[in-house]
Amino acid sequence: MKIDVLSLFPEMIKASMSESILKRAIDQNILNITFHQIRDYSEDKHKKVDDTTYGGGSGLVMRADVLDKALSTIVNYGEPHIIYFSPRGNKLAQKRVEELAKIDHIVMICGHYEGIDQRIIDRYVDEELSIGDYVLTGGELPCAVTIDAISRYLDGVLGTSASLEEESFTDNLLEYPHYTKPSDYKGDKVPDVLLSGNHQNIEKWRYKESLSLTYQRRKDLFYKHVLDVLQRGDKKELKGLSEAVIEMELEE
Ligand code: 4HQ
Repeated sequence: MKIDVLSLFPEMIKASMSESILKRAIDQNILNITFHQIRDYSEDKHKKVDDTTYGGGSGLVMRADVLDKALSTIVNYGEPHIIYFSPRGNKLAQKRVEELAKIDHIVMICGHYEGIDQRIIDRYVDEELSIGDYVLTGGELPCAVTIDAISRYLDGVLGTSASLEEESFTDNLLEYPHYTKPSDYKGDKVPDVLLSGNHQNIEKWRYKESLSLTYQRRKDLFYKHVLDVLQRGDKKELKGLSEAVIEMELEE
């Protein structure tokens, strides 16, 4: 996958991929990221990229002509999917991450100050994305978050596909608790069932834990999961769900 990133602070994003899994994906050429310093496209003698907003008010807006220069150069090389990070966008969730991972070429625009001139959004941007309902100083962290989430779906990035299949959100459930050595930590023991070696019981326990946690913390996901199971209509799955719900502690 090829990603072009437009930013005034590319080092912020680079830092997030200079280690661990993302670094390996880049070294192995699974992920090819090019950073474009927006300031380099300013023709102003002071390399200005922003200006005051028409209509008045405080805050600066990133200029359309500067961004156009940067974008028209990149877009020349094909038909990339262009993303702009903004709290106005659709909130990024796992389903969209999975879809984005299938796109060959993405351009990500990171704004600063009050954002970018609307005419750039109208002319170039295919998708506005938000990573949550809070206000950041720039689009660099949303960009880093999005690339990180996407990378996990690229072939060869994660060790096994099992880790992707098992994970939460795909089936609308939160993850069950995980434990590792030591089995006795300051008197706090790992649940017996996990040491039993009985895989059927372990699977049931984990499902019940996932269900209870989801019920307690995320009713919205819990009902989605129940609806999914009902719609699939798989007898074994339905039995598993009803047994787990009966054994669950449903106190409010
Ligand atoms: N921004 N999710 C960039 C955000 C944001 C978010 C605020 C984006 C400032 C210029 N982006 N502008 N939340 O808070 O994506």
